Amino acid sequence: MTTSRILAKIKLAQRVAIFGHINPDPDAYGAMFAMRELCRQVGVEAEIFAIKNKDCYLDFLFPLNELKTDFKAENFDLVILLDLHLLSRVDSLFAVELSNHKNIIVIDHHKVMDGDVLPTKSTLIKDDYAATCEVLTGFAVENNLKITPQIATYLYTGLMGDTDRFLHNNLTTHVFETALTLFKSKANVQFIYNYLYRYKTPEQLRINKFLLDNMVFTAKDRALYVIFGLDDLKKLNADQESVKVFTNDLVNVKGVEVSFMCIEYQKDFFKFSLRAKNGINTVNFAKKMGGGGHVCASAFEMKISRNKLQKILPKWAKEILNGK
Ligand SMILES: [Mn+2]
Repeated sequence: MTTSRILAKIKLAQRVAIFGHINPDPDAYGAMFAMRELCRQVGVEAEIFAIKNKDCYLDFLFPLNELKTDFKAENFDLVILLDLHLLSRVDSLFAVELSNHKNIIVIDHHKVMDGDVLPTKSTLIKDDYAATCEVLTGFAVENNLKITPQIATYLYTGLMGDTDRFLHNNLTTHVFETALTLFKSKANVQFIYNYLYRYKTPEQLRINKFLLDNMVFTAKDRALYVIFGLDDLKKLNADQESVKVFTNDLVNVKGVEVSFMCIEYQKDFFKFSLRAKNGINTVNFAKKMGGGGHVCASAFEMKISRNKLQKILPKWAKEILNGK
């Protein structure tokens, strides 16, 4: 669908319900809040339905206290799904009510795969774009909608989230053009960078210190692992989810080709996040252990004591490095 057809459909509605994917990231939140403001700009009522995770930096970037959770399909004549194109990606709390809805728009940048069953024919999917916020910027520009500084700030946050401030390999001329458009529309760029990249919480610093102090190199320094046991987490006053965000840091150590983030969830029950570079395959190993994922990023879980784990990790590392 063209962006003008999408807007025409929105203008026909009285009340719009906006959704993003489960565990919303900056792109999902940016798109949802920008879309809410754009709907209101054309005189259409709009609400965002989402379940937020625990308090974090996102609370400073978006007014998450305005999120709604009590969705009733009958109260809304249009649903807009952002940053996803499958109903299974929406929080299960909304699934039943959503499946009853007949009037849905999908705006997304994820590639539609064979076998994907889209919930509507009204879609605006640009899989060559880095972020849904990039799609929405185009939607606003092409329809001459006003990108206020607030909307620009929401959209720029999403663009930074999904490109990791121009770090990922999804960059195009259009990404930079979008950034320029949003910058000219007075996105509060320094404010965004403060919360996305500059500020560290004491908890994050404690976790990072522990990580640096407890890295174990093995397989002639080609592999690296860190174990966060329940007792460690308790001392750090941190939970497993806060530790997981450091997973990518391990494999980025120069010379390291495979890394293991080992986090204890229950006594002697660990979850493992594997990362690799230089084409090393982790997913074959993860599958063998009952997990899955991608070649360079995979995961599995198992019951094992910390002592046994420390003995077996060098063997796992060798196995993966030897391509088994
Ligand atoms: Mn996205």
